[in-house]
Amino acid sequence: MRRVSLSQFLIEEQRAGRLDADLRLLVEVVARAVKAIAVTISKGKLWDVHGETGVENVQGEVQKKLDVIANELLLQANEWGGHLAAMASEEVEEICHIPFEYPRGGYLLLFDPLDGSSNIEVNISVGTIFSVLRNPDREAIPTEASFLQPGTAQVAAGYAIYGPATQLVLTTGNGVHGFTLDREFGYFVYTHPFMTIPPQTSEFAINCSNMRFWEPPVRRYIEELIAGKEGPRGRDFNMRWVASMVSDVHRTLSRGGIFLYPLDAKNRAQGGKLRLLYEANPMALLVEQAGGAAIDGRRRLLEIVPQRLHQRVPVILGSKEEVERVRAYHEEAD
Ligand code: AFP
Ligand code: FBP
Repeated sequence: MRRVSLSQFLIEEQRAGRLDADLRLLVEVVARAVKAIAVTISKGKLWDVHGETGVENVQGEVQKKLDVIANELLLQANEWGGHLAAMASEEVEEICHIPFEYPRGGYLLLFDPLDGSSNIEVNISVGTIFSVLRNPDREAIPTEASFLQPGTAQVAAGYAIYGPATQLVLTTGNGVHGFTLDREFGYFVYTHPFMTIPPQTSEFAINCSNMRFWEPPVRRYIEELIAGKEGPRGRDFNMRWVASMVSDVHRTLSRGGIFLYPLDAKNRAQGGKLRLLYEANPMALLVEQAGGAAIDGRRRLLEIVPQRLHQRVPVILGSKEEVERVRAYHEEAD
């Protein structure tokens, strides 16, 4: 069968007028960095890339060596191409400017270089998440405020999952498309056109060890699922939790489901656990583009106007009917 590469896919999207040359280059460059990250992760102990650096990041978490390597690979790959005005990384406190020797473009790139990095040493899938915005003032050097745009303003979003296969899942606003890395040939092959999330599901993902900290609407929803056939839902539900958002969302995009990292008594002071700009917004755009829904419990995630670069937010996303039910339970409880 004839193969379509990521490059061909992007060129055809450009010809159809759905993305411009700079956005095409941007996605190609991110994909190139992702290939380098995939190789590095796969070497593990062989390349001495496991373990911690001993340094805390802006999130107050001790950085893993691979967090730092993945961050550097993305920054270095993207700084010289002339397509970006600036970058922001979950691992870096301030925004990252384009070095003066290189031209500045019109796009802003945001990323979580290595999501789920607590899974690395146990050889469980991790990922990279990215989001693309336009620099609101094309002529000006971006500031933190330039990045504080609601998720609806994203022009592209995606993630890479480093699992049994490395896959890149992407939206530029015309559906969700998945690509699988052919390692030997060294390029991404278009394998999953128009990924869609069925409106109903019997699978949920949440860290149940936090049950005692949840708010009543979330507790009610999960208790009803766990009650199965004998409960008000009248059927059984299955649970899956990888503790790597990319993996849990990838499963949800692949076969349906609902993923919850809700507000709870532990994360209330921070406003939630996951980061709005690097995790919630790109995943919300992908999920909506795939026919699903994404909320913080009460509001559509993509409509939240960010106040800070590293803002956290509760996340509930996946099959539309289930997400809507969770939203209704919150409304009833308010
Ligand atoms: P790390 O990247 O620090 O491992 O965190 C991953 C994550 O932010 C997200 O990918 C998971 O869904 C979530 O944490 C898992 O959180 P719990 O450890 O509380 O289950
Ligand atoms: P499969 O071979 O069908 O994937 O089953 C996997 C498995 O036997 C174990 O690897 C895993 O721990 C368990 O099933 C999961 O069971 P459950 O679906 O009940 O959570």
